[in-house]
Amino acid sequence: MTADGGAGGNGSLHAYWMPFTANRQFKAAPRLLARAQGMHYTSNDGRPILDAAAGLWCVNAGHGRDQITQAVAAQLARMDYAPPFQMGHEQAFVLAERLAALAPEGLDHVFFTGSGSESVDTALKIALAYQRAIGQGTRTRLIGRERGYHGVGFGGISVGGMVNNRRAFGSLPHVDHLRHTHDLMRNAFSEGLPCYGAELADDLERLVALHGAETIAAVIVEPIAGSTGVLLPPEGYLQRLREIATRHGILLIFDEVITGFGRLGAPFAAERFGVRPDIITAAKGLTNGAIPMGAVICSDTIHAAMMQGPENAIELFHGYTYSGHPVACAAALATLDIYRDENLLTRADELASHWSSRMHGLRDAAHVIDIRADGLVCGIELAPREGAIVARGYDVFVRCFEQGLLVRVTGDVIALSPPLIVSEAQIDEIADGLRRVLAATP
Ligand code: PXG
Ligand code: PLP
Repeated sequence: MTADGGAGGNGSLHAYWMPFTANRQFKAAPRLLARAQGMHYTSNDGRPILDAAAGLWCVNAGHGRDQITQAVAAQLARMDYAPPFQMGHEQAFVLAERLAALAPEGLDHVFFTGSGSESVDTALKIALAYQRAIGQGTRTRLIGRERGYHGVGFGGISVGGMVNNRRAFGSLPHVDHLRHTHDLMRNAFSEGLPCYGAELADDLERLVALHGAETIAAVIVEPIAGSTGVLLPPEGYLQRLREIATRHGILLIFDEVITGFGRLGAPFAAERFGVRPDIITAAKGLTNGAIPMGAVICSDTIHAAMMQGPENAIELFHGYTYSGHPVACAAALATLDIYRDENLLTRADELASHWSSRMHGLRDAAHVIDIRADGLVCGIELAPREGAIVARGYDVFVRCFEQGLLVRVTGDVIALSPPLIVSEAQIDEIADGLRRVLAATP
């Protein structure tokens, strides 16, 4: 601790090792948030900041929702914690039923986790266990996709396709990757889903031919790749991937940590795109970001195959101290009530045409080389600065923050995903603010 007890002064920034942050750069010029309400944060120096990122893709109902605050406070007072192994509490069962009802037909079994990363590692383990349970124990290979983001657990970084997340740590054995679907040459500035690239799903056929279907347990993709910079699936791509996976006995996992809970105008992207995966991973919007929680929603087929053997046998040797945490369940149930009562899970669909036209209206703004919009999400790709990849993106992020606009930047792509309560006027504010910042950024 510093001489001032860590209470203030520069020394007080030292102890916190910040995640996914250039720590020394940040601490030299920190950006600190103090409060949040509705569509806005307030910075430590008292400036309002319009939240065009839903925090980090999670605050779908907007900030400071009383209903969630009350539910969390009441649950903390009633029962702060309950062990989740060989016992339960009512809210976890109720929440699982609610999620099963929201998920596509036939995905009716919910395993709770504490985050998206835990959801992904859980889903991969369930896929392996399922294959073994049905006598397909040689299926140990997991397939991801280039540029995919599946969190930071060892499973997630292995199937993930963003090399910086893996470079220093290595990977599980027995993984491979489909090619990504990003194709500026053919698809730049497409409105709606890109027309070209459905054939990239045939990469799964190629990996089957290379490794043998009998070695492949599952393929995991984000329906829309978020973290890498908002890549939309080419028209027909997800359908084709589903068809190939089914034909070869490979499970299809949709990582819906970002796309779940209304981001694309439906409860899940599976519904938006009309493709039913075998497993959905979720987190973020599940509790409106208020309390950490994730969920893995599994098909009846997978669940039934696992519920075998003697009745006193534990079917899945997996679980977290905080699986189905009562306070997280209370936050999630209050969040789902808000989504239902305010029709937020379909609001992105109602706003999509305004959103898309304002976003695509930025095509002539400075540096812009592509715009990709769907539901209430958008990626705006910038030409990298000569010899300094990612520098322009970071610069735009800092300038936006200084101008009172929170955006997410990944490399040279600006990613926008406002809370689903955003107004049309606020969408205009986001577009106009970005245009100004882009013009001022070298
Ligand atoms: N899968 C997907 C598809 C995600 O987007 C995770 C898993 C991991 O969730 P947790 O809760 O463990 O973080 C995510 C998380 C970004 C960014 O830069 C995106 C995420 C996390 C951190 C940064 O856009 N998404
Ligand atoms: N939206 C959310 C978030 C829900 O939780 C539910 C049901 O639990 C629904 C919609 C469906 O609502 P209703 O049963 O009133 O049709």
